[in-house]
Amino acid sequence: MPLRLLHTADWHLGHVLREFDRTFEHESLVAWMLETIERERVDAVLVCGDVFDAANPPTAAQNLWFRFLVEAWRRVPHLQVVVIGGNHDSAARLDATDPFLSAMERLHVLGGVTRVDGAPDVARLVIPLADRDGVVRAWVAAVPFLRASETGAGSDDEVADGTRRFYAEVLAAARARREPGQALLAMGHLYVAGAQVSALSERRLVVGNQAAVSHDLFPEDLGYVALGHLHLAQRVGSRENVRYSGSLLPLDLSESSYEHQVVLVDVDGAKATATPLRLPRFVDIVHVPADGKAGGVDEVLQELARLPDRGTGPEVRRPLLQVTIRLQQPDPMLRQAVEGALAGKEARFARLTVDTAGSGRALGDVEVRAIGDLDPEEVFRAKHDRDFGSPPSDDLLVAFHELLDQVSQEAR
Ligand SMILES: [Mn+2]
Repeated sequence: MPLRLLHTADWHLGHVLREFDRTFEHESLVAWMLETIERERVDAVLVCGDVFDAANPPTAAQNLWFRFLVEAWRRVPHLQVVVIGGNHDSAARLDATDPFLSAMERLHVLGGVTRVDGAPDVARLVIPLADRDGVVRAWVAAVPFLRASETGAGSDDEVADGTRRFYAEVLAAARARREPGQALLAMGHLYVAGAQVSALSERRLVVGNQAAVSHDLFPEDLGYVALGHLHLAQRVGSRENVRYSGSLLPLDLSESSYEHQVVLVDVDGAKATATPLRLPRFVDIVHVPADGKAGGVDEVLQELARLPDRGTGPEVRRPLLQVTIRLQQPDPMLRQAVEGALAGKEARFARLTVDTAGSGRALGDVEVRAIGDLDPEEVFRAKHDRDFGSPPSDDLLVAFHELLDQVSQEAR
């Protein structure tokens, strides 16, 4: 009997976009996920890391996660769930519920790599997957996000080599248990080279201890490789069965064009076939102007006036709005004008971006806007522009975000 898997990743429960809580979207998506698991007769769910948005998620997010696990376990009597920790997750927090989940069986939550007598417990990361008759059809090497304690520290090349060694060891352990006719699968939360990194919000991920590893890390005889970490769903290196499922929902206003999905994977013998399934979007992201580029003030205000009037639905369903305006000179009344145009409209005003023409502008030009509209990158760009007359390079921006991540981790 073939085995059907559902591959998903990067749920980021507890995420807040600007000041807007995403609980309504996450609850709707989890409900959709449960219905889909039942309807599509899924045998195993693979959740590839970043379950939570932060190491210390709000209790509502943790509650939703436990409800998902219990409800999945309750609804589909033979369903298995395999979860690996991501870089946003606290490995210890995910692993804290081990005694309960082990007692419930079929639920495998691998927050991080644990050790036995000082050596990584590789056997724990090798999970058998059975069909509805209880016959084992596949083995999955489920590798959580690797930290320096597993990969070793050092240059990007050294970290990549350490990552490669670790995966090889877990895959070897899975191979040793696999019998003829069974498939060999892998799960990982990492940046695999050959993947397309699109928005800057994603480039920020690829810093620190997250060196890119080539996709040949996964031998060609693997039936399927389920990846998490990048938010844009995609195949890697043109390989049909090495995929990022992408995030559950847009985690940044710049990700509004992503086609969010889960991947259904049908395993037959050693081979597998992947079929993406589009996720519904429960809250829209609207850009004004619609093409996301900067528009003149009058044009933008007219477009805002054409937005639909506010309906009777709850606020949490209203679209999130990004407004991008091109200015020739500072306009201290700009925000008020935009807010005025939005009065009574069906939108939640998430962000105002102002694009001032040319170099040599003063930092003071930025300060005419509310502090909440500024993000550190914008201020950094403005300062670079003022001091050097040009925007910072991608490398410099990545380095900037690496420092910013460090500072904000320390501030938590
Ligand atoms: Mn991640």
